[in-house]
Amino acid sequence: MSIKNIAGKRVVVTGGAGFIGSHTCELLLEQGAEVLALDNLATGHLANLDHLKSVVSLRFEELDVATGNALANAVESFKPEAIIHLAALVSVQESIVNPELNFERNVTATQRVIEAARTNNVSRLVFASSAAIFGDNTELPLNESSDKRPLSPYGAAKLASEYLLMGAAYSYNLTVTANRYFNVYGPRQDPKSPYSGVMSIFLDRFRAGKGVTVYGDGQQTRDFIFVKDVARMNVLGAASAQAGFQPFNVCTGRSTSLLDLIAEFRKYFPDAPETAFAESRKGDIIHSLGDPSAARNAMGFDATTTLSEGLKQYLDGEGVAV
Ligand code: UD2
Repeated sequence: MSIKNIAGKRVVVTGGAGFIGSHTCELLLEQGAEVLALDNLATGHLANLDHLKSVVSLRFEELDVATGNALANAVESFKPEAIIHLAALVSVQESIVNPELNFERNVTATQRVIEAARTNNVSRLVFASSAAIFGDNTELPLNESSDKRPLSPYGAAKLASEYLLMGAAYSYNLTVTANRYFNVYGPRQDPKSPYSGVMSIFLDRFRAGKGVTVYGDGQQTRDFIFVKDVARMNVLGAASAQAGFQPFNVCTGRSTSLLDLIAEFRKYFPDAPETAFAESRKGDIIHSLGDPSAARNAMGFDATTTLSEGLKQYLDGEGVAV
């Protein structure tokens, strides 16, 4: 499998102005695809695509994939070979506070994408799933068939969407890749909410000359994956010729504690104030780690960017919209 197979293909990216979406659009364009980016700009920012605006093979439409006919109309007129569906309600916390909105954004929207694909003969779908479907499963590393125990409406909706896509793949002869992202980080990640990814919060604070707060003792670990690696896996899915539904854990298989992460940051911010420690967050998962071997074996995917390389690129930034 090669991302080069996407050259000359038309691809719709929902959530195209988001953090992962904008990197996915960029890689598709680099590989010679024609891209229609769709976004309702709820959490995406047009500025994320600013550096690509002179690229003639990129089009953008502001629309909502979950409501009305806008998605169906866009797909009908663009006639894509693949849809990469990344548009979502991205906050786990918000899904708990507003489960109906979560259902619309993270389940209904998926069904709309399936329907747009079915009625317009789009044979390839890539879906942004999440390690949140595994919840507090502690049998690490998590592989594709590990028990799914979502702990939030967000995780449940991602899993429900996977099942909708699985049923559709077999019913309509679609190629569906469900990418279960672990902890994604990199340029353009939005640090605004206290529930934003920890890397984005830490970078924001260090840049402002402030110290960071660790919830718990800092020994908790995550499988941090660089956004450009995630974008590559999205493009591989769009180029895939494998029939049926395939879920993949999109992860590195490398475990990093928060204390190690802070040590890595401190190389760049040696004068930052001391780290503060606060009570663990309720429901916080202590360790999360994925097994990357299925994606490697089936798709030739390797998350090659090490944490120190990824952090360096993150610090160099590019097109940071927030
Ligand atoms: C959550 C979501 C995940 C994704 C991710 C954002 C679940 C099950 N998963 O995972 O889907 O949205 O967030 O990348 O809810 N922490 C600090 N200080 C801070 C911020 C965070 O110590 O200022 C800790 C936090 O308590 C946790 C770790 O850092 O132990 C990672 O937190 P996170 O919010 O980046 O990610 P995670 O894995 O809890």
